[in-house]
Amino acid sequence: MAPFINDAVTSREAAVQENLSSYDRTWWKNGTVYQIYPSSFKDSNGDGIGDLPGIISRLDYIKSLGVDIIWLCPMYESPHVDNGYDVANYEGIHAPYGTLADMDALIQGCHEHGMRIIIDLVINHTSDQHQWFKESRSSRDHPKREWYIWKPARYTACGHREPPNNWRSYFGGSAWQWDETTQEYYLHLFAPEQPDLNWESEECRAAVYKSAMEFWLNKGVDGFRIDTVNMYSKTPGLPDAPVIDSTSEWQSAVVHHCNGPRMHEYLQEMNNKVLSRYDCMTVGELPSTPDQAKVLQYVSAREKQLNMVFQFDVVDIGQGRDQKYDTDPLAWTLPDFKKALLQSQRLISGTDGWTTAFLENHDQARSISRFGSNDDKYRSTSRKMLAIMLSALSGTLFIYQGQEIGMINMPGDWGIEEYKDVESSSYYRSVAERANGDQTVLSRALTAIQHLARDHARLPMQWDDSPNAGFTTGTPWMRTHDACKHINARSALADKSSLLHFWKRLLSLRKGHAEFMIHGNFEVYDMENLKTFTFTKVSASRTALIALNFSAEPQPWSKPLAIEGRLDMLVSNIQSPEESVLAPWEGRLYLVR
Ligand code: TEU
Ligand code: CA
Repeated sequence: MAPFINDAVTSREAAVQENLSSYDRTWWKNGTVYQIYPSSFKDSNGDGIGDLPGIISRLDYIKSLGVDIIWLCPMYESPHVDNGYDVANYEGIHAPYGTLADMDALIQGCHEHGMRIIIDLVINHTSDQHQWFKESRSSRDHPKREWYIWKPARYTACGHREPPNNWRSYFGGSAWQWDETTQEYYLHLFAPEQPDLNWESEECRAAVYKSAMEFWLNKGVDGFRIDTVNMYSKTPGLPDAPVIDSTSEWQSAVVHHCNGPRMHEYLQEMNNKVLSRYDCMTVGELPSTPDQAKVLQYVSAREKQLNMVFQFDVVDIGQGRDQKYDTDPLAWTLPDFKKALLQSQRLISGTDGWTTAFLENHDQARSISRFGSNDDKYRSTSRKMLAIMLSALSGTLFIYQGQEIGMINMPGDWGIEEYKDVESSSYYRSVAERANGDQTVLSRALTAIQHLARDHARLPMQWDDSPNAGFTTGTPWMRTHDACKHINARSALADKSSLLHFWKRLLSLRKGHAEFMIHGNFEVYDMENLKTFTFTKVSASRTALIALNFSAEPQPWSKPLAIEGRLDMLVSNIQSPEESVLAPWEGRLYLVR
């Protein structure tokens, strides 16, 4: 069923909007961001790994989507234990991706296409191959010793050596690694190959500002996505974490390493010493912060820290509270989803803060597989419904590579060997070590991985229906999805009714109606409805009403009583919708007259 966008209304509305100069036209508020995971985007030299020249070759395609900013995941020199989130040299490029000259060409190419580019700032930790860490671990007296977090062992009564506390790393096991040379442990919240930097050291912070930030701002990048932006300040003394799971030796220490006592001081210093000197954008990754007042402390303009953050309320849906994969990934409800969205959407109502709208990134499974329909009959309709919802949300909109063509999770019959990511592979290994061959335990772990693994976002971008989806002429580092036969950019560009063209129209609509699409206040109606999602976006002069059916059955629907006025259909994902019934996976956007 062809999508429906009422051109007559939209162009008339756009003209009206132009005269409404009431909304804030800051570029990083009104721009849409397109996130690129370099390993999986486009391989230009046939080695099976995406690279910078490959991205440059696709700038016309990216621009044609109607996006304004590119977010490039880490491209730095790295051993790639965590696919680049383990930086060995902030001022160097990962050799398989290309050279510094290629990076200069990409920055220039973006600007020539009228787009901006932000890069990933990974400064909670470095790689253990970074020169700073090599020096720090060389001796207890080295001047850089204090640039990382070193602690002596604890010993039990019978003399058994133990780590300094019970903190668990995000990738499983203890968050401490023993170093034979200097007979101490060092902290790593993530992999052992990702030692945490010690932000208490003013010298270390100054080196980060210079090498990881100024070096790139002076090369012309337009800002940063800041990795784990609330983890740099830990509880003094690094005390044991409260025991949440008595069956586990190691405990989640979120309470001691997220939103710590000096966190805002560090970010204000970073803003004062670096960011405030450039016209740049910052978006921080803010896990484990459900308290709105705390979130606002990071993004309120008067706090002079960050422009905006990614909150995890929506993307954590279906995940285990303490351990991501210890969960039934389908045990979530539509009210859970609505309440999670409310967390980030209401952040801007009556505040001087800003927010983000996203469903996918390189750490998340594909949104259609998680929140849409996996039934071929409804997949197309459901992904357009999700696109209508996302395009109507306030804040800066982020789209992840392949989301615009409706890429989906790996097939359920692919084995664990296809999951390359350190997070999923280390989790499965830890389960297998404890399972003693119990197939029930193993298949439960694999089911959770098949629903939630970060790997799903890292399959090669599907450019066409040729072998390896036009991503590489060689052997891709990750297996290409068989669905590339019918889900690929080339066929989407050729089909005017495709999701790709629908996204282009929605992005244009969002720009033309920014006052309520990007800046409007978000309000949910019928919150507890398990099948439909109805919300409004209200600005000074306009109200939009969005009605979505998250089910495969027709659902009765009526305009909320509190909303007065005539409904003017602006967008629908099906032809000739029936006013009082939402068809399966139908999405509608009305203007309220
Ligand atoms: O992610 C930080 C983080 O919190 C994630 O580990 C998240 O909890 C997990 O991915 C949910 O599945 C950032 C990067 O986005 C991630 O790719 C890195 O692995 C991590 O930091 C370490 O740099
Ligand atoms: Ca390559």
